[in-house]
Amino acid sequence: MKTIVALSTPSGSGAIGIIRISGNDCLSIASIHFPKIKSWTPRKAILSKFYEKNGDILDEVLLVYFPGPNSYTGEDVIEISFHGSSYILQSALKELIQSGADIAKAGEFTQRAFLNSKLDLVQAEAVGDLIASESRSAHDLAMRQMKGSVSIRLQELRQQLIDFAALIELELDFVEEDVEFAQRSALYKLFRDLKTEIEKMLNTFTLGNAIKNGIPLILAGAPNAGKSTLLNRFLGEDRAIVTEVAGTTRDSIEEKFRLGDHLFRIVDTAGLRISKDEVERLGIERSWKLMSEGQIILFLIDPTCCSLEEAKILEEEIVNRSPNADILKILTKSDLWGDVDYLKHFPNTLHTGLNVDLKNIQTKLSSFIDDDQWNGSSDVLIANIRHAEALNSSLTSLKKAEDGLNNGVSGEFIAYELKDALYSLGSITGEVVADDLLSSVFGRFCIGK
Ligand SMILES: Nc1nc2c(ncn2[C@@H]2O[C@H](COP(=O)(O)OP(=O)(O)OP(=O)(O)O)[C@@H](O)[C@H]2O)c(=O)[nH]1
Ligand SMILES: [Mg+2]
Repeated sequence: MKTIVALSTPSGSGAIGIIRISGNDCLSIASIHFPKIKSWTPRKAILSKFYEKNGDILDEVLLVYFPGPNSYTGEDVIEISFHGSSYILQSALKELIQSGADIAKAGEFTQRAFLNSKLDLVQAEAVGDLIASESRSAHDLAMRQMKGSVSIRLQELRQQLIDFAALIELELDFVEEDVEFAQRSALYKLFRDLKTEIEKMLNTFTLGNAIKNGIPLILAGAPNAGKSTLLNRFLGEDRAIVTEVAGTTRDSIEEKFRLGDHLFRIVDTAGLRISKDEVERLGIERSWKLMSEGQIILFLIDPTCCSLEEAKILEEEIVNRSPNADILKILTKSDLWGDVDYLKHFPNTLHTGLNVDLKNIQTKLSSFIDDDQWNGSSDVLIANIRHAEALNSSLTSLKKAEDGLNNGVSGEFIAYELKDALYSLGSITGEVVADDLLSSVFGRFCIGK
Protein backbone atom coordinates (compact mmCIF):
# COMPACT_ATOMS: atom_id res chain seq x y z
CA MET A 1 0.00 0.00 0.00
CA LYS A 2 1.14 3.51 -0.80
CA THR A 3 2.47 5.61 2.03
CA ILE A 4 -0.01 8.32 2.99
CA VAL A 5 0.39 11.68 4.66
CA ALA A 6 -2.02 14.27 6.08
CA LEU A 7 -2.42 17.04 8.56
CA SER A 8 -4.06 15.44 11.61
CA THR A 9 -4.84 18.62 13.53
CA PRO A 10 -7.34 21.28 12.35
CA SER A 11 -6.12 23.54 9.57
CA GLY A 12 -5.28 27.16 10.35
CA SER A 13 -2.65 28.40 12.73
CA GLY A 14 -2.16 27.03 16.22
CA ALA A 15 0.62 26.37 18.71
CA ILE A 16 1.42 23.10 16.98
CA GLY A 17 0.19 21.20 13.94
CA ILE A 18 0.70 17.45 13.61
CA ILE A 19 1.41 15.73 10.32
CA ARG A 20 1.01 11.98 10.22
CA ILE A 21 2.67 9.60 7.76
CA SER A 22 1.78 5.92 7.45
CA GLY A 23 2.98 3.13 5.18
CA ASN A 24 5.92 0.97 4.19
CA ASP A 25 7.98 3.86 2.84
CA CYS A 26 7.32 5.99 5.88
CA LEU A 27 10.89 5.86 7.16
CA SER A 28 12.61 6.26 3.81
CA ILE A 29 10.46 9.27 2.92
CA ALA A 30 10.96 10.88 6.33
CA SER A 31 14.72 10.24 6.19
CA ILE A 32 14.96 12.56 3.18
CA HIS A 33 13.78 15.42 5.38
CA PHE A 34 15.53 14.38 8.60
CA PRO A 35 19.05 13.58 7.37
CA LYS A 36 20.48 14.21 10.84
CA ILE A 37 18.56 11.43 12.56
CA LYS A 38 20.85 8.43 12.73
CA SER A 39 18.78 6.23 14.97
CA TRP A 40 14.98 6.17 14.75
CA THR A 41 14.26 4.96 18.27
CA PRO A 42 10.68 3.65 18.37
CA ARG A 43 8.08 5.50 20.44
CA LYS A 44 10.54 8.11 21.74
CA ALA A 45 10.14 11.81 21.06
CA ILE A 46 12.99 12.96 18.82
CA LEU A 47 13.89 16.64 18.40
CA SER A 48 15.17 17.40 14.91
CA LYS A 49 15.17 19.85 12.03
CA PHE A 50 12.94 19.30 9.02
CA TYR A 51 14.91 20.02 5.83
CA GLU A 52 13.33 20.92 2.53
CA LYS A 53 14.73 19.13 -0.50
CA ASN A 54 16.72 22.23 -1.48
CA GLY A 55 18.56 22.06 1.88
CA ASP A 56 16.67 24.88 3.63
CA ILE A 57 15.47 24.29 7.16
CA LEU A 58 11.66 24.57 7.32
CA ASP A 59 11.15 24.04 11.04
CA GLU A 60 12.50 22.43 14.19
CA VAL A 61 10.07 19.71 15.21
CA LEU A 62 9.34 16.91 17.63
CA LEU A 63 8.54 13.57 16.09
CA VAL A 64 7.68 10.06 17.17
CA TYR A 65 8.23 6.90 15.16
CA PHE A 66 5.86 3.95 15.67
CA PRO A 67 7.08 0.89 13.75
CA GLY A 68 4.25 -1.37 12.55
CA PRO A 69 2.41 -3.38 13.63
CA ASN A 70 2.41 -1.52 16.95
CA SER A 71 0.94 1.68 15.62
CA TYR A 72 -2.51 3.19 15.09
CA THR A 73 -2.76 1.97 11.51
CA GLY A 74 -0.74 -1.21 12.01
CA GLU A 75 1.81 0.14 9.49
CA ASP A 76 4.97 2.17 10.13
CA VAL A 77 3.78 5.56 11.33
CA ILE A 78 5.59 8.82 12.02
CA GLU A 79 3.86 11.74 13.72
CA ILE A 80 5.57 15.08 13.40
CA SER A 81 4.66 18.07 15.59
CA PHE A 82 5.47 21.26 13.69
CA HIS A 83 5.00 24.83 14.83
CA GLY A 84 1.40 25.44 13.83
CA SER A 85 1.81 27.94 11.01
CA SER A 86 -0.31 27.15 7.99
CA TYR A 87 2.68 28.10 5.77
CA ILE A 88 4.96 25.58 7.53
CA LEU A 89 2.32 22.84 7.48
CA GLN A 90 1.40 23.30 3.83
CA SER A 91 5.07 23.42 2.82
CA ALA A 92 5.88 20.28 4.81
CA LEU A 93 2.95 18.43 3.24
CA LYS A 94 4.12 19.51 -0.23
CA GLU A 95 7.67 18.33 0.51
CA LEU A 96 6.54 14.94 1.81
CA ILE A 97 4.27 14.44 -1.21
CA GLN A 98 7.15 15.33 -3.55
CA SER A 99 9.25 12.74 -1.73
CA GLY A 100 6.74 10.01 -2.53
CA ALA A 101 3.82 10.08 -0.09
CA ASP A 102 0.20 10.37 -1.24
CA ILE A 103 -2.19 12.74 0.43
CA ALA A 104 -4.54 10.65 2.59
CA LYS A 105 -8.23 10.39 1.82
CA ALA A 106 -10.84 11.15 4.51
CA GLY A 107 -10.61 8.52 7.25
CA GLU A 108 -7.86 6.61 5.47
CA PHE A 109 -5.64 6.18 8.55
CA THR A 110 -8.53 4.62 10.45
CA GLN A 111 -9.52 2.58 7.39
CA ARG A 112 -6.02 1.11 7.31
CA ALA A 113 -6.28 0.36 11.04
CA PHE A 114 -9.47 -1.55 10.23
CA LEU A 115 -7.91 -3.39 7.28
CA ASN A 116 -4.98 -4.37 9.53
CA SER A 117 -7.39 -5.66 12.19
CA LYS A 118 -6.38 -3.04 14.75
CA LEU A 119 -10.07 -2.34 15.29
CA ASP A 120 -13.36 -3.52 13.84
CA LEU A 121 -15.83 -1.35 11.96
CA VAL A 122 -17.92 -0.47 15.03
CA GLN A 123 -14.78 0.64 16.84
CA ALA A 124 -13.57 2.59 13.81
CA GLU A 125 -16.89 4.40 13.65
CA ALA A 126 -16.59 5.06 17.38
CA VAL A 127 -13.32 6.91 16.68
CA GLY A 128 -15.31 9.23 14.40
CA ASP A 129 -18.01 9.60 17.07
CA LEU A 130 -15.42 10.36 19.74
CA ILE A 131 -13.94 13.13 17.62
CA ALA A 132 -17.43 14.54 17.02
CA SER A 133 -18.68 14.14 20.62
CA GLU A 134 -20.17 17.33 22.06
CA SER A 135 -21.27 16.14 25.50
CA ARG A 136 -20.13 13.87 28.27
CA SER A 137 -22.77 11.26 27.44
CA ALA A 138 -21.87 11.24 23.72
CA HIS A 139 -18.23 10.88 24.75
CA ASP A 140 -19.04 7.99 27.12
CA LEU A 141 -21.06 6.31 24.39
CA ALA A 142 -18.19 6.49 21.90
CA MET A 143 -15.77 5.18 24.53
CA ARG A 144 -18.03 2.20 25.25
CA GLN A 145 -18.18 1.36 21.56
CA MET A 146 -14.44 1.70 21.22
CA LYS A 147 -13.98 -0.78 24.04
CA GLY A 148 -15.96 -3.19 21.90
CA SER A 149 -19.11 -3.86 23.95
CA VAL A 150 -21.33 -3.91 20.84
CA SER A 151 -18.79 -5.94 18.88
CA ILE A 152 -18.54 -8.61 21.57
CA ARG A 153 -22.31 -9.01 21.81
CA LEU A 154 -22.63 -9.25 18.02
CA GLN A 155 -19.86 -11.79 17.86
CA GLU A 156 -21.71 -13.97 20.36
CA LEU A 157 -24.93 -13.76 18.36
CA ARG A 158 -23.15 -14.57 15.13
CA GLN A 159 -21.37 -17.55 16.62
CA GLN A 160 -24.65 -19.14 17.70
CA LEU A 161 -26.02 -18.69 14.20
CA ILE A 162 -22.85 -19.98 12.55
CA ASP A 163 -22.99 -23.19 14.60
CA PHE A 164 -26.54 -23.85 13.52
CA ALA A 165 -26.05 -22.84 9.91
CA ALA A 166 -23.20 -25.37 9.77
CA LEU A 167 -25.45 -28.16 11.01
CA ILE A 168 -28.13 -27.30 8.47
CA GLU A 169 -25.55 -27.24 5.67
CA LEU A 170 -24.44 -30.67 6.84
CA GLU A 171 -28.00 -31.93 6.54
CA LEU A 172 -28.11 -30.68 2.98
CA ASP A 173 -25.04 -32.81 2.20
CA PHE A 174 -26.85 -35.89 3.47
CA VAL A 175 -30.23 -35.10 2.00
CA GLU A 176 -30.59 -38.64 0.59
CA GLU A 177 -30.22 -40.19 4.03
CA ASP A 178 -32.89 -37.89 5.46
CA VAL A 179 -30.98 -37.21 8.68
CA GLU A 180 -31.58 -34.25 10.96
CA PHE A 181 -28.42 -32.85 12.51
CA ALA A 182 -29.96 -29.57 13.56
CA GLN A 183 -32.68 -30.24 16.07
CA ARG A 184 -35.79 -28.32 15.13
CA SER A 185 -36.80 -27.55 18.74
CA ALA A 186 -33.35 -26.10 19.43
CA LEU A 187 -33.60 -24.10 16.23
CA TYR A 188 -36.92 -22.59 17.37
CA LYS A 189 -35.36 -21.63 20.66
CA LEU A 190 -32.37 -20.10 18.92
CA PHE A 191 -34.62 -17.98 16.70
CA ARG A 192 -36.65 -16.81 19.68
CA ASP A 193 -33.57 -15.91 21.72
CA LEU A 194 -31.85 -14.13 18.85
CA LYS A 195 -34.95 -12.20 17.89
CA THR A 196 -35.45 -11.02 21.48
CA GLU A 197 -31.82 -10.05 21.74
CA ILE A 198 -31.78 -8.13 18.45
CA GLU A 199 -35.07 -6.39 19.25
CA LYS A 200 -33.60 -5.35 22.59
CA MET A 201 -30.60 -3.87 20.85
CA LEU A 202 -32.81 -2.07 18.32
CA ASN A 203 -34.87 -0.58 21.13
CA THR A 204 -31.78 1.21 22.40
CA PHE A 205 -31.38 3.07 19.10
CA THR A 206 -33.68 6.00 19.91
CA LEU A 207 -31.76 6.67 23.09
CA GLY A 208 -28.35 6.00 21.52
CA ASN A 209 -29.10 8.27 18.59
CA ALA A 210 -30.41 11.01 20.89
CA ILE A 211 -27.29 10.84 23.03
CA LYS A 212 -25.05 11.05 19.98
CA ASN A 213 -26.87 13.71 17.98
CA GLY A 214 -28.70 15.58 20.74
CA ILE A 215 -31.97 14.82 22.50
CA PRO A 216 -34.75 16.45 20.47
CA LEU A 217 -36.84 18.96 22.43
CA ILE A 218 -39.76 20.73 20.78
CA LEU A 219 -41.08 23.98 22.20
CA ALA A 220 -44.81 24.10 21.50
CA GLY A 221 -47.82 26.10 22.56
CA ALA A 222 -50.17 28.92 21.64
CA PRO A 223 -48.76 32.14 20.18
CA ASN A 224 -47.17 34.40 22.78
CA ALA A 225 -46.83 31.56 25.30
CA GLY A 226 -43.15 32.44 25.75
CA LYS A 227 -41.53 29.74 23.61
CA SER A 228 -38.90 31.91 21.99
CA THR A 229 -38.13 33.53 25.35
CA LEU A 230 -37.41 30.10 26.83
CA LEU A 231 -35.32 29.11 23.79
CA ASN A 232 -33.19 32.21 24.27
CA ARG A 233 -32.77 31.48 27.97
CA PHE A 234 -31.61 27.91 27.30
CA LEU A 235 -29.11 29.12 24.73
CA GLY A 236 -28.01 32.12 26.76
CA GLU A 237 -28.32 34.38 23.71
CA ASP A 238 -30.96 36.30 21.78
CA ARG A 239 -31.34 33.70 19.06
CA ALA A 240 -35.05 34.09 18.29
CA ILE A 241 -37.05 37.29 17.90
CA VAL A 242 -39.30 37.93 20.90
CA THR A 243 -42.15 40.46 20.68
CA GLU A 244 -45.57 40.93 22.23
CA VAL A 245 -47.11 40.28 18.78
CA ALA A 246 -48.80 36.87 18.73
CA GLY A 247 -47.41 34.87 15.83
CA THR A 248 -43.87 36.26 15.90
CA THR A 249 -42.13 32.96 15.15
CA ARG A 250 -43.03 31.52 11.76
CA ASP A 251 -40.27 29.18 10.66
CA SER A 252 -38.89 26.66 13.14
CA ILE A 253 -35.53 27.46 14.72
CA GLU A 254 -33.22 24.62 15.73
CA GLU A 255 -30.17 24.92 17.96
CA LYS A 256 -28.04 22.66 20.11
CA PHE A 257 -27.17 23.26 23.73
CA ARG A 258 -25.48 21.29 26.44
CA LEU A 259 -27.11 20.75 29.78
CA GLY A 260 -25.23 18.79 32.41
CA ASP A 261 -23.90 15.67 30.75
CA HIS A 262 -26.19 15.74 27.74
CA LEU A 263 -26.56 17.47 24.41
CA PHE A 264 -30.04 18.69 23.45
CA ARG A 265 -31.41 19.73 20.09
CA ILE A 266 -34.10 22.30 20.78
CA VAL A 267 -36.60 23.51 18.19
CA ASP A 268 -38.66 26.67 18.63
CA THR A 269 -41.85 26.52 16.60
CA ALA A 270 -44.66 28.75 15.39
CA GLY A 271 -47.42 29.28 17.96
CA LEU A 272 -50.40 26.97 17.41
CA ARG A 273 -53.65 28.63 16.35
CA ILE A 274 -55.99 28.74 13.39
CA SER A 275 -54.47 31.29 11.08
CA LYS A 276 -55.53 32.81 7.76
CA ASP A 277 -52.03 34.07 7.10
CA GLU A 278 -50.43 31.71 4.56
CA VAL A 279 -46.88 31.97 5.94
CA GLU A 280 -47.99 31.46 9.52
CA ARG A 281 -50.20 28.55 8.48
CA LEU A 282 -47.22 26.82 6.85
CA GLY A 283 -45.18 27.45 10.00
CA ILE A 284 -47.91 25.89 12.15
CA GLU A 285 -48.08 22.84 9.87
CA ARG A 286 -44.35 22.49 10.39
CA SER A 287 -44.83 22.73 14.17
CA TRP A 288 -47.29 19.82 14.14
CA LYS A 289 -45.00 17.72 11.98
CA LEU A 290 -42.03 18.34 14.27
CA MET A 291 -44.11 17.43 17.29
CA SER A 292 -45.23 14.18 15.73
CA GLU A 293 -41.56 13.21 15.32
CA GLY A 294 -40.32 14.71 18.57
CA GLN A 295 -39.29 12.78 21.60
CA ILE A 296 -39.83 15.39 24.28
CA ILE A 297 -42.34 18.21 23.84
CA LEU A 298 -42.21 21.21 26.12
CA PHE A 299 -45.83 22.39 26.07
CA LEU A 300 -45.89 26.02 27.18
CA ILE A 301 -49.05 27.55 28.57
CA ASP A 302 -49.43 31.22 29.47
CA PRO A 303 -52.15 31.27 32.15
CA THR A 304 -52.59 35.04 31.80
CA CYS A 305 -54.08 34.85 28.34
CA CYS A 306 -54.91 31.23 27.60
CA SER A 307 -58.19 30.02 29.12
CA LEU A 308 -58.32 26.69 30.87
CA GLU A 309 -60.56 25.35 28.15
CA GLU A 310 -58.19 26.45 25.39
CA ALA A 311 -55.26 24.90 27.23
CA LYS A 312 -57.06 21.57 27.63
CA ILE A 313 -58.13 21.47 23.96
CA LEU A 314 -54.60 22.20 22.81
CA GLU A 315 -53.14 19.61 25.17
CA GLU A 316 -55.53 16.97 23.88
CA GLU A 317 -54.60 17.73 20.30
CA ILE A 318 -50.89 17.54 21.08
CA VAL A 319 -51.32 14.21 22.86
CA ASN A 320 -53.34 12.84 19.93
CA ARG A 321 -50.90 13.95 17.29
CA SER A 322 -47.74 12.89 19.13
CA PRO A 323 -48.71 9.70 20.94
CA ASN A 324 -45.12 8.58 21.49
CA ALA A 325 -43.69 11.79 22.86
CA ASP A 326 -43.04 12.71 26.46
CA ILE A 327 -44.98 15.91 27.08
CA LEU A 328 -43.73 18.28 29.73
CA LYS A 329 -46.17 21.04 30.64
CA ILE A 330 -44.70 24.39 31.63
CA LEU A 331 -46.75 27.36 32.85
CA THR A 332 -45.08 30.61 31.81
CA LYS A 333 -44.94 34.23 32.99
CA SER A 334 -45.34 33.43 36.69
CA ASP A 335 -44.46 37.04 37.52
CA LEU A 336 -47.81 38.10 35.99
CA TRP A 337 -50.05 35.41 37.45
CA GLY A 338 -51.54 37.03 40.52
CA ASP A 339 -54.52 34.93 41.43
CA VAL A 340 -55.10 32.73 38.43
CA ASP A 341 -57.72 30.30 39.43
CA TYR A 342 -56.84 27.51 37.05
CA LEU A 343 -53.35 26.90 38.39
CA LYS A 344 -54.91 24.30 40.67
CA HIS A 345 -55.83 22.32 37.55
CA PHE A 346 -52.14 21.92 36.80
CA PRO A 347 -50.68 20.72 40.09
CA ASN A 348 -46.94 20.04 40.20
CA THR A 349 -46.47 21.66 36.82
CA LEU A 350 -43.16 23.35 36.12
CA HIS A 351 -43.18 27.07 35.61
CA THR A 352 -41.06 29.90 34.29
CA GLY A 353 -41.21 33.63 34.62
CA LEU A 354 -39.03 36.68 34.84
CA ASN A 355 -36.08 35.89 37.11
CA VAL A 356 -37.28 32.32 37.70
CA ASP A 357 -34.39 29.90 37.78
CA LEU A 358 -34.54 27.19 35.07
CA LYS A 359 -33.02 24.63 37.43
CA ASN A 360 -36.25 22.63 37.88
CA ILE A 361 -36.81 22.32 34.14
CA GLN A 362 -33.19 21.36 33.64
CA THR A 363 -33.35 18.67 36.32
CA LYS A 364 -36.52 17.29 34.78
CA LEU A 365 -34.95 17.19 31.30
CA SER A 366 -31.86 15.38 32.52
CA SER A 367 -34.06 12.85 34.29
CA PHE A 368 -35.56 11.74 30.96
CA ILE A 369 -32.17 10.30 30.15
CA ASP A 370 -30.71 9.52 33.53
CA ASP A 371 -33.64 7.32 34.52
CA ASP A 372 -33.45 5.46 31.26
CA GLN A 373 -31.17 2.69 30.06
CA TRP A 374 -28.30 5.13 30.07
CA ASN A 375 -27.37 4.62 33.69
CA GLY A 376 -28.57 1.06 33.68
CA SER A 377 -26.47 -1.99 33.12
CA SER A 378 -27.12 -1.99 29.38
CA ASP A 379 -23.64 -1.77 27.97
CA VAL A 380 -24.82 -2.30 24.46
CA LEU A 381 -26.33 0.84 23.06
CA ILE A 382 -26.95 1.19 19.32
CA ALA A 383 -26.28 4.74 18.19
CA ASN A 384 -25.53 4.36 14.52
CA ILE A 385 -28.21 4.23 11.83
CA ARG A 386 -26.09 1.81 9.77
CA HIS A 387 -26.03 -0.64 12.70
CA ALA A 388 -29.77 -0.26 13.27
CA GLU A 389 -30.50 -0.96 9.59
CA ALA A 390 -28.30 -4.06 9.57
CA LEU A 391 -29.91 -5.35 12.78
CA ASN A 392 -33.31 -4.79 11.20
CA SER A 393 -32.44 -6.77 8.11
CA SER A 394 -30.99 -9.63 10.15
CA LEU A 395 -34.24 -9.65 12.13
CA THR A 396 -36.24 -9.86 8.89
CA SER A 397 -34.14 -12.83 7.70
CA LEU A 398 -34.55 -14.61 11.03
CA LYS A 399 -38.32 -14.10 10.92
CA LYS A 400 -38.44 -15.49 7.38
CA ALA A 401 -36.41 -18.51 8.45
CA GLU A 402 -38.69 -19.05 11.43
CA ASP A 403 -41.81 -18.80 9.25
CA GLY A 404 -40.18 -21.26 6.86
CA LEU A 405 -39.58 -23.66 9.72
CA ASN A 406 -43.22 -23.35 10.77
CA ASN A 407 -44.34 -24.12 7.25
CA GLY A 408 -41.98 -27.06 6.85
CA VAL A 409 -39.94 -25.58 4.02
CA SER A 410 -36.69 -27.18 2.89
CA GLY A 411 -33.42 -26.90 4.78
CA GLU A 412 -32.02 -25.07 1.77
CA PHE A 413 -34.38 -22.16 2.28
CA ILE A 414 -33.57 -21.94 5.98
CA ALA A 415 -29.85 -22.11 5.26
CA TYR A 416 -30.27 -19.26 2.79
CA GLU A 417 -32.03 -17.01 5.30
CA LEU A 418 -29.53 -17.85 8.03
CA LYS A 419 -26.72 -16.83 5.69
CA ASP A 420 -28.50 -13.53 5.07
CA ALA A 421 -28.91 -12.91 8.79
CA LEU A 422 -25.24 -13.74 9.33
CA TYR A 423 -24.24 -11.40 6.55
CA SER A 424 -26.21 -8.50 8.04
CA LEU A 425 -24.79 -9.06 11.52
CA GLY A 426 -21.28 -9.44 10.11
CA SER A 427 -21.54 -6.21 8.14
CA ILE A 428 -21.89 -4.24 11.38
CA THR A 429 -18.45 -5.12 12.71
CA GLY A 430 -17.00 -5.47 9.22
CA GLU A 431 -16.41 -9.23 9.31
CA VAL A 432 -18.05 -9.25 5.91
CA VAL A 433 -17.57 -6.16 3.81
CA ALA A 434 -19.50 -5.11 0.72
CA ASP A 435 -17.58 -3.04 -1.85
CA ASP A 436 -19.14 0.32 -1.13
CA LEU A 437 -19.35 -0.12 2.64
CA LEU A 438 -15.87 1.08 3.53
CA SER A 439 -15.99 4.17 1.39
CA SER A 440 -19.36 5.14 2.84
CA VAL A 441 -18.17 4.59 6.43
CA PHE A 442 -14.75 6.21 6.17
CA GLY A 443 -15.80 8.91 3.71
CA ARG A 444 -17.59 10.60 6.63
CA PHE A 445 -14.35 11.04 8.56
CA CYS A 446 -12.19 14.09 8.27
CA ILE A 447 -8.88 13.99 6.48
CA GLY A 448 -6.02 13.01 8.76
CA LYS A 449 -8.12 10.70 10.98
N1 LIG B 1 -43.71 39.16 32.11
C1 LIG B 1 -43.25 38.16 31.34
N2 LIG B 1 -43.32 38.28 30.01
C2 LIG B 1 -42.86 37.26 29.25
C3 LIG B 1 -42.31 36.09 29.84
N3 LIG B 1 -41.95 35.24 28.85
C4 LIG B 1 -42.25 35.87 27.70
N4 LIG B 1 -42.79 37.08 27.93
C5 LIG B 1 -43.28 38.05 26.93
O1 LIG B 1 -44.32 37.47 26.20
C6 LIG B 1 -44.28 37.91 24.84
C7 LIG B 1 -44.21 36.70 23.91
O2 LIG B 1 -43.02 35.99 24.12
P1 LIG B 1 -42.38 35.05 23.02
O3 LIG B 1 -41.22 34.37 23.63
O4 LIG B 1 -42.15 35.80 21.76
O5 LIG B 1 -43.58 34.04 22.79
P2 LIG B 1 -43.71 32.88 21.70
O6 LIG B 1 -44.39 31.76 22.34
O7 LIG B 1 -42.42 32.62 21.06
O8 LIG B 1 -44.71 33.58 20.67
P3 LIG B 1 -44.91 33.28 19.09
O9 LIG B 1 -43.58 33.25 18.45
O10 LIG B 1 -45.73 34.42 18.66
O11 LIG B 1 -45.65 31.99 19.01
C8 LIG B 1 -43.05 38.79 24.74
O12 LIG B 1 -43.46 40.13 24.85
C9 LIG B 1 -42.21 38.38 25.92
O13 LIG B 1 -41.38 39.42 26.39
C10 LIG B 1 -42.27 36.01 31.27
O14 LIG B 1 -41.81 35.03 31.87
N5 LIG B 1 -42.75 37.08 31.97
MG1 LIG C 1 -41.75 32.73 19.15
